[in-house]
Amino acid sequence: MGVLAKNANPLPLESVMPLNSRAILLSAAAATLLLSVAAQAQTAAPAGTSVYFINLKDKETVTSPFKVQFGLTGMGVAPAGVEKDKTGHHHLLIDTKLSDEEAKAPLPKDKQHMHFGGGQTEAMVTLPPGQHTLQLVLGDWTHIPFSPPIMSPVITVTVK
Ligand SMILES: [Cu+2]
Repeated sequence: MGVLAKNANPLPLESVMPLNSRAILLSAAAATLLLSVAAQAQTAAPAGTSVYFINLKDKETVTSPFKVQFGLTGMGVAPAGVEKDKTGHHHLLIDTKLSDEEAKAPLPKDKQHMHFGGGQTEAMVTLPPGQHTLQLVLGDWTHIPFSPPIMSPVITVTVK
């Protein structure tokens, strides 16, 4: 009976583990939590969605500035900053591609990554003469691509 009582009452944590070790364990737990929060920052792509160029075909020749119309099926368009289920806003990638790492983070804002955070579904684009690649990428309300990314095929246009 005396042995059973001893097993039922294990030593309190404080007496078996120094305080420092417990602090380290707590920090590790907090770091793991932060990592999992970061991994969850990407919004899952609803099934059956796609983005596409409505008015441009691959290998098309255009005169700058030219209009680009953004098509989206399976989701709606909402301005950046508005958190609404099954919505996003368009981004136009010019002469660049997203690496796997870039596809998990907020899209950069520069000449090669145009944001349409107002919820625009078309734009006039000015490019110098020559060949250029274009690709649409849908971003969530915080400019992060969905998982998996919702991207159009890459098209090449020739500006006269
Ligand atoms: Cu954006």
